[in-house]
Amino acid sequence: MRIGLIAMSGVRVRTRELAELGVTLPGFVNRGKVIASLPSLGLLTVAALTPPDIEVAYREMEEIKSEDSLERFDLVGISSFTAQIDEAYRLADRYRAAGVPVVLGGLHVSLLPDEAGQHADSVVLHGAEGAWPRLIEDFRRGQLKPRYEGLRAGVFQPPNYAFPRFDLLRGRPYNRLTVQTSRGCPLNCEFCAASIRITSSFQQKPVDKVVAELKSAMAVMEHPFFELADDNTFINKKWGKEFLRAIIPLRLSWFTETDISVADDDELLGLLAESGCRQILIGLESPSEDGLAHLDPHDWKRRRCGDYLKAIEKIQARGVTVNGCFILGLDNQMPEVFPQVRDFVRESGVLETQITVLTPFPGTPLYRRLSEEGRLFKPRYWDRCTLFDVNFRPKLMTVDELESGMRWLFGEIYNEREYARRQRHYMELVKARLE
Ligand code: B12
Repeated sequence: MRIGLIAMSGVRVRTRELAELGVTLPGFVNRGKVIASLPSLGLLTVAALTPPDIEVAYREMEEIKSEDSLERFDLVGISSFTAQIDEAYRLADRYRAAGVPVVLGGLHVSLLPDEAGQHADSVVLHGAEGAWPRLIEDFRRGQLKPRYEGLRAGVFQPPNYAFPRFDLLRGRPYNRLTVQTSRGCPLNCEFCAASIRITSSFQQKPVDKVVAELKSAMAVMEHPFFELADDNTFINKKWGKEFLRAIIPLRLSWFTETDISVADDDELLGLLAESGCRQILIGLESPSEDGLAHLDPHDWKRRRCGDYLKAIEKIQARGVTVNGCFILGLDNQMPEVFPQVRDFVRESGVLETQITVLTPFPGTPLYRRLSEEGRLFKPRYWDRCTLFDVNFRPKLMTVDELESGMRWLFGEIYNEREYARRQRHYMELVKARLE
């Protein structure tokens, strides 16, 4: 038996002006290019859960593009993010029309299983752990069920834990790989559409398992750059230090997403730098306290806003750059937010910054609230769930103000001069600490 697992990578933007701007702005484009080719860790995990007597082929959607020939498999599994779901459905429909059963899984499908069920023989909700092995057994018996519920807890514990099949990437042209150390995030922000939506609580992988995965990935590719596929890696500082100590000998270069509290712990910061962490991405979300109100149930981000500048300086002085992320269109933001973000980026000296628009992804509390408030343009706009396209009416500015403000800010931030300025600032900071 041969199973085809099909991933959809690449970045997507619908609004024409932004897409055009996107291909010309340095900094923005560069980041887009490097990350766009990450392989699907979700599918490497599904592959790992497949019994060893079954042959598994990992493919990118790009490789199956041809309209007239479809690579044949006995069963096809497709992964899903919201922005590409219509492409996933089209591919699923083509395979089913050719008589090949299709299973859909992943973030989007977990949140909208009824919709996905119209394009699949079977839909897997939440993690593949706890579902895929049962599904394969049923498939072998010719008794595939329309829906399987995977685990929302305990995914990193035996017997559920699956060691991703990095070996399937051998010979492929990736230079960056992902490894996951945790799922979920206790901050629980209203807009978050990441792994928190397929977990019941924060779950953390034991350090020895993460180290083994990193080593396995390194055996497949020479000097890969690692991006941790976490929502918030350093929630638990004790685990964080144990993890960092364990990876120092591996001499990695890596990147992750976390929150501002890493700056509270000098020992952690020292280990972070020593372990080869090149950059941490932090969801700052808004430059002032007012913009941050009610984002998370404990108002944690608002309470920490006053620490932003000092924390960024402390982290970057260690030689770990900060990618500061801002969301535009939050309920408490007025049009003044655009110059405020520009000024904050200048003042803080964050080497990189990611500017996105508030996006009500399906299945999030934000989606439900904006829907109740009648503020969604339309209930289904999945191909515009890109983090760059506006899909709702903001509260304290018009749609036009949001779109044009965002374009203006892109021009202000993503240009050679500003990037060079931020780079100079960063180098001076690091030098000053060393002197
Ligand atoms: C790595 C990554 C990427 C890679 C993806 C590579 C790939 N092909 O998978 C790249 C850089 C290409 C990428 C692109 C984009 N991304 Co991205 N990305 C991530 C990131 C950082 C990690 C995802 C990950 O690997 N998780 C780990 C794996 C193990 O989890 P998983 O995929 O959910 O898989 C598990 C289950 O879902 C399930 N499963 C998954 N697939 C399948 C399939 C089958 C058959 C089965 C049975 C089960 C199953 O089993 C797996 C194991 O339990 C997350 C943020 C985060 N911290 O999570 C954002 C995230 C997923 N991305 C996001 C977005 C918005 C995008 C873009 C739209 C950005 C853009 N403007 O272009 C594009 C869309 C790409 C596309 N083709 O549609 C959002 C998605 C929200 C959503 N609900 O869709 C996230 C959550 C970030 C955010 N800010 O909210 N991204």
